Amino acid sequence: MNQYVSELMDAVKAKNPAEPEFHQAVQEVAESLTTVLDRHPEFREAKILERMIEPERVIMFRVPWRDDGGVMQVNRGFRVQMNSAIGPYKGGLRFHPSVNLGILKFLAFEQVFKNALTTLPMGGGKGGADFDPKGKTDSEVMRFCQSFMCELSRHIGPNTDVPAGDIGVGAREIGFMFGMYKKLKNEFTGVMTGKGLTWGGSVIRPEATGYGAVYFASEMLKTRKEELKGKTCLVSGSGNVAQYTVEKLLSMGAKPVTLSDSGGYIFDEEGITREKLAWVMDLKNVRRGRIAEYVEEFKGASFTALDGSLGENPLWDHKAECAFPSATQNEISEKDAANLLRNGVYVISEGANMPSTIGAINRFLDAKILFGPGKAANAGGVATSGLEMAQNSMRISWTREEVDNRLYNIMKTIHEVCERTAEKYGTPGNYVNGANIAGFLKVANAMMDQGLV
Ligand code: NDP
Ligand code: 2IT
Repeated sequence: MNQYVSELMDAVKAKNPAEPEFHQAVQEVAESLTTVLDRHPEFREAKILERMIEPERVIMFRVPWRDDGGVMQVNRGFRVQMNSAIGPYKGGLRFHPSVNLGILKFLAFEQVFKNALTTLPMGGGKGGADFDPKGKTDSEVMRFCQSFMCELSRHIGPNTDVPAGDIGVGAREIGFMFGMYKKLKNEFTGVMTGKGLTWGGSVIRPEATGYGAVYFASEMLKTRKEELKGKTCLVSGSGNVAQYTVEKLLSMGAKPVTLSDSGGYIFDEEGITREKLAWVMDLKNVRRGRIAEYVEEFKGASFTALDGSLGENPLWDHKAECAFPSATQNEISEKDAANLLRNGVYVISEGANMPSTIGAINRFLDAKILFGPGKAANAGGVATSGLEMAQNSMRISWTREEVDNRLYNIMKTIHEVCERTAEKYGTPGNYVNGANIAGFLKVANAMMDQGLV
């Protein structure tokens, strides 16, 4: 670590104690930026990076609601409005018991760079609550979402801050929150993305993150004149991103063999087919069941329970060429990275946000495999949210073909920009540096133009 980065990290840790995920996200970016900051002393002087790591605003609020048994419950809600230099704050809401300020700051910080890469005018934000939708009834989820929106509605708006989904927030939750916003404001606006198709949503938005991560992997492979067809793929998670990753892999002729949730993972050596995926989608999105049930339905597959403790995840210890981590942060430890490399994996496209630890990333970069970091590889979701905003503003809807073409072209452009930027700054093939530097430069230049605000 050079002196500037180590001093910056000391200050970040002192000022933001007990936020290890935020420290990790900042460190990864700061290490990528050393050459840029050397070449552009004006950014150092204007304290651009120091400003970027300080949220423009953090809102933290009480979310009281009543469960079906009539018992009062209290959760904590947040919105981190990180950076609005290039557009309104934009980013998802996460409902998961692990949610805290540090996790949302890491996600909001990553979002700033990711959104800059999409080519669309969106700043970065993230929010959520330590609420666990698992095991709750629809009416409990509705009451929670309505209470959450009662406060959040004061701080968002179609030109201010446009939330969307993330872990634990899908079509059902977006519907309940949008409904409450509309009632409170007496306005029908594009204040959220991921909306239903009959009330302002965009086709392809549910599919976009998974599709985009697969398009990104395919672009990386093209640099070696290869394609996804015939390749065995490890996929983690079984939610929105994992499901549409599997769907697009199948349409490209690849063979996905794993899926997981917080209870464990399934390994299906024969491959997860379209028919099996349809069953998983019903299990997860309609019946809200557990992935363990897969092996009761499809006898050839095996289930391995995971205790959730980080360190080593056997999902990453199977022979394959590609991996698509699509569950959560830090799900690939350095030991897992070594297992992946030993098993022949040489393409990794991160559908999740920060799924690899810094130790794991360093292993991948040292091995010179095709490693697409989340900021670039999973940007298709928020990019399509940007397309939903554009359609809402114009009050029209594009066709599937139109949106999918735009998504594909955005992913192709992100890939090109990352590749070109990595090369320009002396680290060819390093998409981590490419994504961090390209995202930084766009936001930094906008901040320079707008003065000290
Ligand atoms: P979902 O809630 O739809 O699915 C999340 C999946 O990951 C579930 O299978 C869940 O299992 C598993 N998971 C979540 N937390 C943990 C954990 N702590 N340990 C083990 N498994 C876990 O979320 P998404 O698919 O939307 O999000 C997945 C990842 O992709 C996240 O990192 C998110 O930030 C990122 N992402 C999402 C985008 C989107 O458009 N939705 C866009 C870009 C990135 P279980 O049900 O047991 O909790
Ligand atoms: O992490 C992400 O990029 C998302 N959860 C999607 C955000 C969005 O605004 O669509």
